Amino acid sequence: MPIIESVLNETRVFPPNKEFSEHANISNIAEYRALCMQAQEDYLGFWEKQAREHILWHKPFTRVLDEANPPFFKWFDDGELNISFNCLDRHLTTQPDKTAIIFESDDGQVIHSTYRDLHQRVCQFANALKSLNICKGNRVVIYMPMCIEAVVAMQACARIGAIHSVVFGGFSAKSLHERIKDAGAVAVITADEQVRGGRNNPLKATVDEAIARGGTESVKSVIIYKRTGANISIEATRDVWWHEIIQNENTVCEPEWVNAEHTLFTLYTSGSTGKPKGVQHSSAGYLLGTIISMHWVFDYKSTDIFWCTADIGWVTGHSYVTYGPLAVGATQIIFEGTPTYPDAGRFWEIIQKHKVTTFYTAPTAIRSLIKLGPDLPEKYDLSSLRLLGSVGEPINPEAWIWYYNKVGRAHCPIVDTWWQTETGSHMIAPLPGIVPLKPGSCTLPLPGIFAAIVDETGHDVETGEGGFLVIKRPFPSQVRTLWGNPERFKETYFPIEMGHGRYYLSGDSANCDQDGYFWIMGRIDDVLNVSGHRLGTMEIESALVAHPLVAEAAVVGKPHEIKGESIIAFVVMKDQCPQGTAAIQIVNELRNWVAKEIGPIAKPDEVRFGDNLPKTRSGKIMRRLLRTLAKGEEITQDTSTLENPAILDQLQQAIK
Ligand code: 6R9
Repeated sequence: MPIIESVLNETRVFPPNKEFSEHANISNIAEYRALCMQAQEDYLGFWEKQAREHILWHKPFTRVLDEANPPFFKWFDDGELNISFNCLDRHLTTQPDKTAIIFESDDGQVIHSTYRDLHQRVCQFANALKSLNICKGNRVVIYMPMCIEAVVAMQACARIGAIHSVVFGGFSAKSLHERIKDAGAVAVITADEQVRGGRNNPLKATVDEAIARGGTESVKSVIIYKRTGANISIEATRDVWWHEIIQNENTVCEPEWVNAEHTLFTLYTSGSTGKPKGVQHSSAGYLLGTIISMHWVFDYKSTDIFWCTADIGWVTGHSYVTYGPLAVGATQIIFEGTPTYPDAGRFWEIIQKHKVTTFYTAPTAIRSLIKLGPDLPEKYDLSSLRLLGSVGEPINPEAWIWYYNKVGRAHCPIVDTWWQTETGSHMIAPLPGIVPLKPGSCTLPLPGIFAAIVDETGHDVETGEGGFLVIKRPFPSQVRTLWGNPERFKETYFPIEMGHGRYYLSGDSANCDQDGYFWIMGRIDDVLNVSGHRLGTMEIESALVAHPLVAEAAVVGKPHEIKGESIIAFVVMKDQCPQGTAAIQIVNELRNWVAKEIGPIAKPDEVRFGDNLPKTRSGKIMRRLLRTLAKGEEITQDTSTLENPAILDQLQQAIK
């Protein structure tokens, strides 16, 4: 099967499914257009209505948008609310006994938690946080496996107004350390171990290692959720057990009412420089984005069993596990394990077992499951499914078609949702049952989202011409700033040449066809998308050059069948270029080194050695040449500005 084909040659169109549109929340294209028109004509009125309708306000707002200091926009900023109240308390009178979370562990055990139970757990844990002197505005790092407690931890922070910063459980001690330090966290919430794919991985030991790296004096408590009962070391003055600190706490906790603009969380993501950015989100605007997308894009119904497979360590797990589904009162699945354990039918088995209606996953997972068992879905009863979703990277049309036919049995619409950590919630996505689908296109912007494609001067490009994907008007769920770095926020997302510094620059390139459909082409900066995870090439390069034997390194991406992109590292050693078995040994060492520095997801797939890197006379590394070399293609580009053309031959050679 040709996996990465040019989406621009894609001409198939899948008309809306009548059966679906009859019951859809937005039931026809005219309604969609009317919403878009409302937003166009009365932008503030449009958002005001949404915010009043979907959010429970403790104190209603009187101002919709404050644009006095662009790009530091504020939404609904004299209103007060609490996010956990909006996700839990609001359901206590209407549906306390409805299951909020169905948790399935790696080895297949199932735990149900109702809205009443979840509320009590959150209150109790929130009280425990308060007893540890954690209060509004404090930062709390969460480094946990997928479990009910992880959601409880996030919701409890929101309840007391503490700012959570979740770090993906697959990140290394070094990455965790950087994030704890940058956030100035007062506490870290973790588990003894994480269980995935039949393997136990230490989490607490990694937290110990991260804190021991120093500069983390702000951390006063480490809270440990006992998952496996593994032997771990306990620092008596700092470490406490989750089950012990909640023991005597009340299961009622008055929410801390916060301003609409109060920071709900920060989440670190890769950018084009070495240091991850602490993307900072608001309370009300962010919540609103997650709620309306649950209704519009996921067409949420109270009978749904919703399953977003993303880890809470990524934004998708924030918006479509912890916040969106709970705010609308859904029943959702949280799965601890991996798609391939005990076998590649695990996802299909879970869908069958829990009668999942709405399934949201990433193209990388779909591609790996195609490879492992193209016909496996047929062995399961997937008739409960009514809607499929995709997120994280462009989905190639062939994977789309397989997903549509084999998983969705040709009757479930696929919502290909384009958005980012920085946008907080869906931006471009089809309204299911309404918008005709084109495999590989995320289709049309949501009402109120003014997405456009512009050139480097910020002017609209001609239809069909590629360019920078921007959003021209501020929207409620957008990033507010970068933690501790407002200057970098401005430069990165609101460069002056883009609409006088008012367009949000996404960092993606895209194309828009004659029907107004968006086709995402990839990143314009040095960011790789590996298995739907954003990794900066600079991050990996800094990790490589931190190795005592490495003098210089350049990292590029290369299209990969399953992962979307694979990581190719070009390395110059301080000593001579290694050869033969020595080279293989060093490659292994470097790969493990990067895994330790950043996390296993950042391991280079290939390493190539050279005496130098291709550079211009002014010393700039010519990355486009490296990309061509990585793909194994002939160099046809102009190399006249290259200082050292001989180096190219040497770099052809890959050591896997
Ligand atoms: C939600 C999330 C964001 C980057 C984004 C883009 C890529 C995400 C996509 C997509 C094509 C889609 N991306 N969804 N590309 N089609 N449906 O993934 O956030 O981790 O911040 O990554 O992912 O390149 O800029 P995040």
